[in-house]
Amino acid sequence: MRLDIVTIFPAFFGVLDVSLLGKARASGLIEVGVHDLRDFTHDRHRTVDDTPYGGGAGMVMKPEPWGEALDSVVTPSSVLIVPSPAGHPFTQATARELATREHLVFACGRYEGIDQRVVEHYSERTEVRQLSVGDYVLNGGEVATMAMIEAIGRLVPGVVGNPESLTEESHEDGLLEYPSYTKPPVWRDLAVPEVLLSGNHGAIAAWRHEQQLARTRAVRPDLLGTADSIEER
Ligand code: 6GU
Repeated sequence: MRLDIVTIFPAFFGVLDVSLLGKARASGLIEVGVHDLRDFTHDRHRTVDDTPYGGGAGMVMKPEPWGEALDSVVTPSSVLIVPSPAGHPFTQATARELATREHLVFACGRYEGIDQRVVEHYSERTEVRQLSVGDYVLNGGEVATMAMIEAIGRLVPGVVGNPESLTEESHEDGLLEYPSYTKPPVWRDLAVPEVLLSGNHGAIAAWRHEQQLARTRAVRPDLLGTADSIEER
């Protein structure tokens, strides 16, 4: 898989060198290109933003640098991802789908966003997805992009060593994950639940499933009854 990121803050993506994704890059499973939007400007001040037509607060990112930057990386088989609080929700299902694609391009906007014609233009040339990572506002698309890359990257075959650890997680079956414990059996007067020490694999699986349902009901009742969780009830 190849990832290209266009941003005015390339330094944000230094962390892609470490941890699991750093290893995936070193081993060639994931290739990453980070591109500075200002390299695609032509004025002395390397201007990337301007005031909004129609008035209002904040600045809007100009279409011309975005056009030049994206022309240098987008092909007809790319998926162009535009992080935006106004986008479709990015979910585990989105991550699974995008993990099967060969080339993802992330266009990280700042300020009040990118001139909408950029999305319109590239929608004619490739698949464009405007995606939000949650119902809150970030200053720009960089941190949202990092979250998406981490969620997608770990689903690329070979990136996570033990593929079973991918299926037993929150959201993979539409429910929250069950609680986990390790040694010692008692810590600060708190004992590990008895059943986990029983060696009874059927009882352990049943207990874990009960915990998943109880947690989901308490914390995220909105997840119950969705397509992913429905067979679990
Ligand atoms: Cl993708 N971008 C920004 N700026 N804010 C967000 C977001 C994205 N998702 C949630 N909030």
